[in-house]
Amino acid sequence: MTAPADYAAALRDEALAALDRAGVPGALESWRVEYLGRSGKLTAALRSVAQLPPEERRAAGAAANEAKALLERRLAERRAEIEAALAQNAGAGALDVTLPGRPVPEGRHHPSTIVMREIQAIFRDMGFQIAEGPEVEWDKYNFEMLNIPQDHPARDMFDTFWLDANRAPDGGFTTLLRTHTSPMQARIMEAQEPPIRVIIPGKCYRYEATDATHESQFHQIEGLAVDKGVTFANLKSVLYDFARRMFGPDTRVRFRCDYFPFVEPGVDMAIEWRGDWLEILGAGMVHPNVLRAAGYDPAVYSGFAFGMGPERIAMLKYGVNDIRLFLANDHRFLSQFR
Ligand code: YSA
Repeated sequence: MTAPADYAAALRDEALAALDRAGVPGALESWRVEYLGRSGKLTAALRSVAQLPPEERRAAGAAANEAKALLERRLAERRAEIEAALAQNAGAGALDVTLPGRPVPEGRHHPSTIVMREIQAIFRDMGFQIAEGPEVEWDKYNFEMLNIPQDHPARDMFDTFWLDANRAPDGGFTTLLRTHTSPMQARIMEAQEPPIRVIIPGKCYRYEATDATHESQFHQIEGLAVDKGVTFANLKSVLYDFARRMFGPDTRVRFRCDYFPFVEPGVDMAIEWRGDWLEILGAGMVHPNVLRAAGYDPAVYSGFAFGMGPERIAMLKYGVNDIRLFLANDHRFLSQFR
């Protein structure tokens, strides 16, 4: 059996060899815990000296104390060596792999994106396709084909950013930043035959005096369904279903008459939200003139359409009280959404 004094010496040699292998500050700390820590090997050996027979105690105690003093000294020396080496490497631009990594900031989705994806998923589930169209649009699609001819008073509903490009010979404007996603109704009907069931998400622009609920750039999601025998009841059921999936199964909705030149009849839909009715979209049965302008026979085909503002919906869902926050690029606002 090893004498206690020899055991302390063996432990000392083992610890010195391990210390030579420790090359980084973290390894030094593990070494310290293993040998000199409160439950370390040498600390245990020192504690066990008291249980030895008196004749062995003195030699064993001296050996263990000597080993402890040596190891503490060597630890301090080794730490200084390592720190000096690291400092030298750092000065030479070398990589210190022992430093904790820099946190990578996690990207977030914009609240408009979150809500638009949610809306699109709901309509995709109902069998609607998704289409996109140009933000720079012709007067023809934004107004004319939607039953809003030149000088129609409804043009005042859409405060328009006109573009200088493609001015008519008489100087009149022909191109604009689209004021709504509805021009895509005309583009899609012009390009394909019924049946049509499509939603069109996208950016819109209006020359607005901005306030808490009006921005000059915002999104809309347009919906269009055209086929034989499409009725107002179909419109109501699709929108009712949407509202319940988006806002919860007990959501109450209200339809009221509204006027848009491209539908007849036209409605707005509001949902009951925190004790109040809040309008979230305009809708209606596609006007016969719009069907005709796209080359469809209104005696054969009928359709419904709707247009909603995702920012207004996001305001309801997240309790945002000013729409201008969406484009203010303020991280304190944007970092709240996932
Ligand atoms: C109506 C009938 C249809 O068959 C199809 C579509 C429509 C909607 C129509 N094209 C339209 O633009 N109506 S709207 O002017 O009332 O806007 C629809 C939604 O867009 C509004 O309910 C609102 O949510 C959003 N919106 C409009 N102007 C906005 C705005 N959001 C933010 N800022 C603005 N300035």
